[in-house]
Amino acid sequence: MIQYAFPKNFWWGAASSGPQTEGFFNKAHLNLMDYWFKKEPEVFFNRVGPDRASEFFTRYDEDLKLIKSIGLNSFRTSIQWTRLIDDFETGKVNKEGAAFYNKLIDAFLKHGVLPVINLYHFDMPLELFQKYGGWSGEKTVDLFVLFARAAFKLFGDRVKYWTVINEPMVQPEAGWLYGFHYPNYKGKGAEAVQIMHNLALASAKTIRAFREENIKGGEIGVILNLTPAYTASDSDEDKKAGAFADDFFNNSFLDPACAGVFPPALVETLKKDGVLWKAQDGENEIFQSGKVDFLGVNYYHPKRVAARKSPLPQELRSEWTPDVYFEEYDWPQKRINPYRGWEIYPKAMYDIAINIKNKYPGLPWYVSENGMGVEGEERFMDENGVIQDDYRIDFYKEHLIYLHKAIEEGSKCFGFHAWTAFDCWSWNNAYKNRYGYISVDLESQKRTIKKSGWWIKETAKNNGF
Ligand code: BGP
Repeated sequence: MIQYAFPKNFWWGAASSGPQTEGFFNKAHLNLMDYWFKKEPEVFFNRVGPDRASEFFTRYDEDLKLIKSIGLNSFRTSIQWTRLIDDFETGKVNKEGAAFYNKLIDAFLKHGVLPVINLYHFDMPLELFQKYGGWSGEKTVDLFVLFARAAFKLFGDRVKYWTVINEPMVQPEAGWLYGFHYPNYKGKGAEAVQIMHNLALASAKTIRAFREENIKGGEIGVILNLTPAYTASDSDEDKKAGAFADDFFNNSFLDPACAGVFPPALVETLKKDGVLWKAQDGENEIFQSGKVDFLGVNYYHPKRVAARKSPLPQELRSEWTPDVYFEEYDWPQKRINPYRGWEIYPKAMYDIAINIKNKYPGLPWYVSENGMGVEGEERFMDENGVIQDDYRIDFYKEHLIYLHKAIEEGSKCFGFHAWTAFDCWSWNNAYKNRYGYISVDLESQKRTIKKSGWWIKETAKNNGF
């Protein structure tokens, strides 16, 4: 008996990215992660870098076959700027890079897996960082559009679903505010705000370029990591802190992408504090005409906040920081994934879905990532080498039940992509936490379907569970 049936043609799929599956292998240019690993390999778990990642560069054909074999009908990966482009200033294409992505896309079609192609997944070319400060510089925005155009022209005949940027918020957050991705700055709030603006603008400009390229049947969206802010109490102060956190971390990208405007309250606060971004002439029109066709939502964990009572941490005191308006709240009832340190809160899936429905009526969207990373999964391996990851099945079911409820109530969700299909490289955590439906033995690179892989196969076949 199917208790939770999903809409017709639902995407049952998974997501990954170029840097995390193909890695640095055979590329002519470094991105910031490649560079960071060369400079400081010790900051990566077990010193495992992005060099060959999960060998997707050479194994893509069998990997896509395997993806299809567990019932997935769609898969997202990203094109690496540093693989496709040879000259970032002119957008001149690298022949080998183009040949690889051509073969890859053909393999998607051969195996009957819908390609969802993303253009940026935390992979800033080192040269552009050194020359223009990466996303801090306006110039980078236009060079990104050149790259996107090259990709549309090369692959638009076969790729119909495009996404511009994965989790734009992670760039300012990780690199400029809290120091967990290169360049590891902390508390550089004003620059982070400019980066947020430039990423939103890059997205709008890319969407306009996409429209100009006239890709038959093509649709374009953006992938946002949403962390709804739940407050410690219903007091006015806490609610104000929650509204600010929501605007800063979620609506700052949601609103321009889906409605063509930045959240007015956020703009006002940043202006008052003297840290509002430098805008480009005529950009309102660019945002208005650069809205998405659909939205992808990565959901892993919520944000819990309260009004700030404690002093700012030392490292955030030198400049403006968004943290002046809130502090993290440690909810006593929280459930934690101890390996990743993220709270597990499935109900947020429902809240996100209903929020999208109410705020942007009629906007189609899908869950573009959701998943649970677990360390030391070999512990759960049975005598046949199959990882018995019941915890992952439970995790997915809990989130899907809430998603289902929101769909029943009219939220236009058209798919669910897990992170991820086969275990892949996870930035600083490298292969510490495994997320896949399919395990990867790092030594032999052997792939084995986990219990969750068999479960999703059944779920996709039944279009529900
Ligand atoms: C998302 C990213 C992915 C992926 C995932 C898991 O934020 O889009 O690239 O890595 O999180 O997180 P992590 O790898 O940090 O454990």
